[in-house]
Amino acid sequence: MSDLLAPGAINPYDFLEIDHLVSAEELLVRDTVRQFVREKITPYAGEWFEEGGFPRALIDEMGDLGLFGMHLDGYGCAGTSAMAYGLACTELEAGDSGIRSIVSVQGSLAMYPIWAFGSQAQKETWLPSMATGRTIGCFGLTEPDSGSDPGAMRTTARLENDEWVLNGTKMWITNGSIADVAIIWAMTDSGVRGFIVPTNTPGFSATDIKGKMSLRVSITSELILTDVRLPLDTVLPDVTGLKGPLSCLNEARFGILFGAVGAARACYESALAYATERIQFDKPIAAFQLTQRKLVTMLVDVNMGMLLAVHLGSMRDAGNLAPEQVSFGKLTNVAMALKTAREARSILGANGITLDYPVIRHMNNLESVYTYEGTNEIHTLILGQAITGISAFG
Ligand code: TGC
Ligand code: FAD
Repeated sequence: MSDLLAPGAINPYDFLEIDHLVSAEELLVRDTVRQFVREKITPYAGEWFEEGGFPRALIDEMGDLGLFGMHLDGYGCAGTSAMAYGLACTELEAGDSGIRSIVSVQGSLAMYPIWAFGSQAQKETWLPSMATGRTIGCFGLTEPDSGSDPGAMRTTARLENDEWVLNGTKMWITNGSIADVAIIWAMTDSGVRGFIVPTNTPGFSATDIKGKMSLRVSITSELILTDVRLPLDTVLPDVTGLKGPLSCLNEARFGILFGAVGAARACYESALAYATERIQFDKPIAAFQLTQRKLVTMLVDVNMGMLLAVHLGSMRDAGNLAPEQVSFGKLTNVAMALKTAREARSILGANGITLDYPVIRHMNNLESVYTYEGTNEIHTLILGQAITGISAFG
């Protein structure tokens, strides 16, 4: 990102002066996270991607910055606006989607259900240490045979001698093998319930999924629960039914609709810098009309994506953002980011396929982001239902 511009020049990195639409406090959060990402993530992300994984200490550092559950109140959480949370996600995902995923999963998928649906004792037990990152959480909804259709889950929880007994398999679970606690959604006689499962409970095991070509700076695991016996007070008391996990997804999808703009912006900036330096036919490739069209398309798309995110952020802070509007943002901004990454990759030519530049890493990551938290097709159908009143899922 350029910091030096001629007075009066339009800033290619904030072309529409979107910064003016958010408060000084929110910009401070944004700039703090941006600096953290520039120093602690961007220089190393290619290496982490190649190796697969990230240093555990990074989670502690993100906890010290107050990033986990930052938009929640109390219990050691920062209590920022939703806009500030969104802007933080933009910066984190400009570093790597996997890093934003850690924050989404910890804050929106593991802490939020305890915060929203937990008992007072559950909140006091878990949230303060999760806010610091010293306790890591994961969220188990997806199963090998139920992804888009979580209502078809096979994991069960049954009551036996004043204990809950859980059995089942959860698949594609971010941070599964490093989590201290898992929020597991299971079918009971009264419908879907959420359970707070310490991962050292006998019968719980986690194995990492290997061979991923996407989200490599992120751990993805399979969880197996075999006769996992839990005290009665491990169930989340205040929600029954699919609306429990789906409410958590609203939180995380909100972060993603901001985050995807960060990945797109990083690709645009990389392509813009490359195009002004790379010489072919005695000219920088930025001098060719076809390259300029690509750069301008990216500029427009990234700024439109940010405007959309900031608009949805304002709605959220005003308390009137519907889940379908979150779907609008997730659908649009992730598709935009993937398209932008592919366009940027073409500008970088052969260099674009290497990890020396961030573009192919973002492009591969965005394939996961396109699929998780509701696929592009599922969000299309959510919007289709919202405007026609007709469900086309089944
Ligand atoms: P449906 O009959 O429509 O609804 C069941 C109940 O849930 C309520 N509901 C919601 N509540 C809150 N927020 C939402 N977004 C909600 N959507 C629905 C609904 O009102 C109803 O409540 P009630 O009281 O009447 O029982 O449910 P369905 O089975 O037809 O499914 C609808 C569908 C397909 C949209 C939903 O299942 C869906 O979103 N599927 C996608 C699954 C998904 O996104 N999985 C993500 C797993 S986590 C993950 O990917 C983490 S990635 C890591 C990272 O974030 O970085
Ligand atoms: P499927 O549901 O089998 O879908 C396959 C294809 O069919 C998709 O194109 C889909 O859109 C399409 N399709 C399905 N139904 C319909 C329909 N009705 N109409 C039209 N098309 C349809 N899950 C968790 O619970 N916790 C996590 O922490 C987590 N982390 C993840 C991390 C990564 C890196 C990845 C890749 C996934 C993660 N997931 C997690 C799982 C993720 O949420 C699922 O992959 C996602 O919900 C899609 O499910 P699926 O992969 O089983 O695909």
